[in-house]
Amino acid sequence: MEADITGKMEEKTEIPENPLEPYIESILQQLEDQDPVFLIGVLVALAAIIITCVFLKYFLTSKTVRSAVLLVGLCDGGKTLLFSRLLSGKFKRTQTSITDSSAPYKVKNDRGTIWTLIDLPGHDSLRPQYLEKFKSAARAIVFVVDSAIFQKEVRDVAEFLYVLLTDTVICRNAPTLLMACNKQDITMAKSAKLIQQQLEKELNTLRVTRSAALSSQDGSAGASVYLGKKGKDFDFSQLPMKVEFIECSARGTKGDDGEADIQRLERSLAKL
Ligand SMILES: Nc1nc2c(ncn2[C@@H]2O[C@H](COP(=O)(O)OP(=O)(O)OP(=O)(O)O)[C@@H](O)[C@H]2O)c(=O)[nH]1
Ligand SMILES: [Mg+2]
Repeated sequence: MEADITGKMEEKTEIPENPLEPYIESILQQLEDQDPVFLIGVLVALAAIIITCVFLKYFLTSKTVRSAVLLVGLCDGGKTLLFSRLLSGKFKRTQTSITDSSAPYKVKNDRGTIWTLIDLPGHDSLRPQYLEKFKSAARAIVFVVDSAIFQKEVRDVAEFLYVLLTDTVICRNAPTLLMACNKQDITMAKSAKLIQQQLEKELNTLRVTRSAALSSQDGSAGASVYLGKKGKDFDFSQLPMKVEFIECSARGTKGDDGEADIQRLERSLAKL
């Protein structure tokens, strides 16, 4: 019996070891012999590589895909004239747009980055479908307001803005929002500051009525994003995106042959 048992044990010791074991042991040994500062260095380097990979993945999948600058707003605000001025600097007679137009736009900075400028129709019956088509590609949204008749249009402007600012895709991507208070060449034009204040007031009211209407309909008040911060009066700084109010004039002060006054808008586009 003993002989049998010893015999079996001998057989067991003959089973070959894991071929990687000597290498692993030698690496562990080397690591043990190393200075702890060196080990920390290795760990920091590894962490840096991992963080870089995560950032690269984020930028490659999100930012580079979103390269559109959308011109949106109500009818007659001046989107198409602004589109022409930004692209060629030239004045153009326009008609109500019934479809989108797009063109590459080279921003005025040292890098000369190229975005796709897209002019969307402002008519209420066309607005939703074009917004749906381009919203996910937006890197920036230029919301064109007719400052000369703003008082009359404030409710409609706020309603359209409300749709944009509570949209799940837009809130997730948070494209820069440039509020272009256009037609500043007209004497009656309201200032960017006043337009901002009135829109904040109007959006505040709209937020209450809209969420009440939604919850009484089907209890789906949470279907779109809540505008601003709950329990606080709405202001633009509560939004997830960067917002700027800019005064401009696509026509300019010197008539149809003169230059536009859009330098501030161009500077903001250069910073995207
Ligand atoms: N005085 C003045 N008129 C402007 C200015 N910008 C645009 N306009 C005029 O406003 C009118 C409407 O301009 P469009 O560029 O066609 O407006 P839009 O926003 O594209 O309108 P839709 O295509 O209908 O959505 C045109 O007669 C323009 O010449 C401006 O800064 N000042
Ligand atoms: Mg147009």
